[in-house]
Amino acid sequence: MARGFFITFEGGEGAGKSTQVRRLAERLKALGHELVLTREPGGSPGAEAIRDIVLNGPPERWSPVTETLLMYASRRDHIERVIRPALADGKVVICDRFADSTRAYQGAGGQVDPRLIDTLETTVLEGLKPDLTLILDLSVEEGLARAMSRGGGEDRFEAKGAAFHERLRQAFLEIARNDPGRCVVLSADRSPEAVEADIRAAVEPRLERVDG
Ligand code: Z5A
Repeated sequence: MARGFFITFEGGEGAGKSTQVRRLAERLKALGHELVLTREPGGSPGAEAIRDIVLNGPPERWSPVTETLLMYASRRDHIERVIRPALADGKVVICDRFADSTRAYQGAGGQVDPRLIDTLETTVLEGLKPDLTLILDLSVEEGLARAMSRGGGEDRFEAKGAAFHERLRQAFLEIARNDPGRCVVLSADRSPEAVEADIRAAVEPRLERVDG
């Protein structure tokens, strides 16, 4: 069976994930890779419907445990309908956020019991793990300023306050320390071109190993 390659982007608000997902996609297409670009929450019609209800409304609309369950419901649909079929076809899947975001936002940010997240990860993901996770690290102040500068107002998570965002920044760094073979942390406090160069340097040799 063909084997694809699964890349995820993680980090706090406004770190530049969407910008870098687009840049990496252009680069990999130019190198001749077949790609699927996707995001979480969302990425399939059912998961996008869940995204609408989980991201909109007042900050306290859902408890952190309910958010965790909604994120995993959307993730299961996304995996079944988009991610696993694409990987089975040998494609490169680039996903803007994945399971590490649940550990950071709901686990560290929302203080959900890590045992619930462990159980969901085991039963819902059934061993699916990114081959490479790029964590864009940026100060909370700069990330929220960038997110605000895009316009469109705050969503439920952007409205949660600086202490929440600092907990999740630290959580992403801890995830990287605990899984150094999968995760690469990149300082996002630089020009988009400098961040992109580091992303290429992380991705391309790993893809060559898979292709070769
Ligand atoms: N969430 C969760 O709680 N649990 C989960 O399990 C999952 C997600 C999967 C999804 O929101 C929300 O869901 C998210 C976590 C939660 N929280 N929020 N809010 P989203 O998809 O709407 O947004 P996001 O993932 O948080 O990303 P973002 O805020 O849209 O930002 P970004 O993608 O990282 O950055 P960007 O759009 O590329 O750039 C932001 C601005 O900065 C933009 O104007 C760029 O032009 C600019 N930019 C980008 N790079 C640079 C550099 N290098 N320098 C200067 N300016 C830059």
